[in-house]
Amino acid sequence: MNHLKRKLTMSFNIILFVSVYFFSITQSNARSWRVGQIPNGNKFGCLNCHNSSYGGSLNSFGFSVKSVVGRGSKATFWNSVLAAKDSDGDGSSNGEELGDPDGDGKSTDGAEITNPSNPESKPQKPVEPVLPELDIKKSKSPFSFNFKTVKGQKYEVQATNDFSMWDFVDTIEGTGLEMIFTDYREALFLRQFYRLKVKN
Ligand SMILES: [Ca+2]
Ligand SMILES: [Ca+2]
Repeated sequence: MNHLKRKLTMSFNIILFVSVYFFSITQSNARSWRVGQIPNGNKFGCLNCHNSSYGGSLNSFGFSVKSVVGRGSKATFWNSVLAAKDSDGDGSSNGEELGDPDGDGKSTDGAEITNPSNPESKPQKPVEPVLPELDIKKSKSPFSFNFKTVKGQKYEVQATNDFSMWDFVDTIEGTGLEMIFTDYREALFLRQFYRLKVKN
């Protein structure tokens, strides 16, 4: 009887070991391919998205990632929308923290990499905002200009005739493509100067 009991216990231990072994393979595979898709993701590994280095519950950046990935999907998920968000609310966007401010998948050389889910961890150096370049066509009426946008980023068009006061003209939401602004207002002044403000 005792012999049979010992045998059963041994079999149970083997089954338990095999289950734990397979579970850990599944977990580590899941971690490695998700981390590999985040710019400079290896610096914080699983702690980019989880509260523990072993995985488990999601942190603030993990929930942002979850909102753009399909369950079990291996498709690329890093993009300009995820980069523009500030998941941990520390004032630095996820892209700024991970060294890819515009979310195009190309990291900035020498960027300081901080944790996008930890408000205590943020770049100490001032980060240059991504400023759009205005492409102005000459002798065009009504006046218009083109500019490259970051998807989800809002831009405010302002105008002045004397540089003492800037008037709000329009708000444009970026699509990730080049966009055009046209001023359809009645021309009241001989000259108008325009500027584009990147809104936070
Ligand atoms: Ca942040
Ligand atoms: Ca942070």
